[in-house]
Amino acid sequence: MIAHEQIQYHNQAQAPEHETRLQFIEGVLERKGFNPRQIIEQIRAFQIAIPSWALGTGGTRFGRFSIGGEPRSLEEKIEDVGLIHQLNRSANSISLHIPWDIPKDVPALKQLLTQHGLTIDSVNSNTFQDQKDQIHSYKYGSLCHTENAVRQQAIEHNIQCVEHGKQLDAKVLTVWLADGSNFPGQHHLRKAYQRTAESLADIYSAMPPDWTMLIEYKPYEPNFYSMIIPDWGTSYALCQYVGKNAQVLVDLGHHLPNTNIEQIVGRLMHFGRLGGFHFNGSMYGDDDLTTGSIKPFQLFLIFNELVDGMNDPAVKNPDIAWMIDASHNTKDPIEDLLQSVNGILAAYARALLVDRAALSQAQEENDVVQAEELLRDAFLTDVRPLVAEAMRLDGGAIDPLAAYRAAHIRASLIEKRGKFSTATGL
Ligand code: AOS
Ligand code: ZN
Ligand code: ZN
Repeated sequence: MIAHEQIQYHNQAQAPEHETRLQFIEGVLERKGFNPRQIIEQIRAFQIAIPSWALGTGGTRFGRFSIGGEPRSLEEKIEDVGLIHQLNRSANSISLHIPWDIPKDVPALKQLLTQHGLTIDSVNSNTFQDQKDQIHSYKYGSLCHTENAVRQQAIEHNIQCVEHGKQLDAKVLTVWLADGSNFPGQHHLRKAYQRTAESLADIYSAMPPDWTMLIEYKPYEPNFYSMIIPDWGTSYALCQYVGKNAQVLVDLGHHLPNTNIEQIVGRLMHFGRLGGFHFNGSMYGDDDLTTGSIKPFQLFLIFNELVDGMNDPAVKNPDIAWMIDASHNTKDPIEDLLQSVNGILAAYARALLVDRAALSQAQEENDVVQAEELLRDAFLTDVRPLVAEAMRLDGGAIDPLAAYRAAHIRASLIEKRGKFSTATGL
């Protein structure tokens, strides 16, 4: 989608300024006792999945404004993720959504994935909409429904998702349920939970033993009185009920304002049940804004907890599946995704710069100010040259967004796919 030479040409122009800034931060870090090259290697290894549904413009119930050139098929979605990965070398997988992304020509898809250096991150089920030709409606819920026939249909759909995923070597099923109630009295709260737990257990028992089920929670929307899985505690209880390969998925936007998300992350890692992450930014709720655009310090604190947990041999948490889950109502989706990946990597890099031994000592000695200052010092470090260097070393662009713009890629996508092409999604 973009010639390797174009990226190199772009990098040549950026190189002198980049080198100057990189040398400066490397010197600062070395004087503090860090190994900057090791940090760059850690950034290089951090890969973030792109969801297939984030490649088109998102909408609200009030409208949707297409940007043009949106991918019209799974193949074109893979091409877009391939382009993002080519630019930043940090997005080597794509998450699928069934039924929007049912694979048709499997060998050709596999070849396309390999060609772009991509794998499938997860398969996401959809029981929040009725599809045409569907026998039973999910208007009153899916896995929680009072009628067995509806529950069975939803269970079957999830098992189908696993079957599609198996064809493309995926190993993760993500379940997000819109199930809930809009009015007091609508649900028998305990029975609705029980039915959900049993349905999830049925899906789980049909999964291959090397698959993981990620259970996502959300406090409100689309139901506004009660959600079946409103919080991490419910997700955790469901994971324990269904089996050891079930893990909690934290979506940053799925918390009420001012929730201490970093503490939730710490708790789940302590229990060894944090399996997945959906990155986005939010002001009010599930706003699906660019990651780090509103509360960068909170994002850093979350990464601080993640890095601490990942480095602690006492923490027995599985590998975490990282994904962006955002909607792009206003921006070019590809530009937003490039911004998001940079924001995530910057937060990760800053968390790697926390002096953990000093922080631990300050905490043990109840030196509140010193503990806070250690975090602030890492947070206020300009890590952008480290992120850029990680991308450059892997053949990506020093500034992926600028490279994308300079190559006029949106214009060529519009020319190829049309001004009114619309990607499947919300
Ligand atoms: C919904 O709010 C959740 O964030 C889901 O993870 C996801 O956005 C949905 O499955 C995409 O359709
Ligand atoms: Zn999500
Ligand atoms: Zn969401």
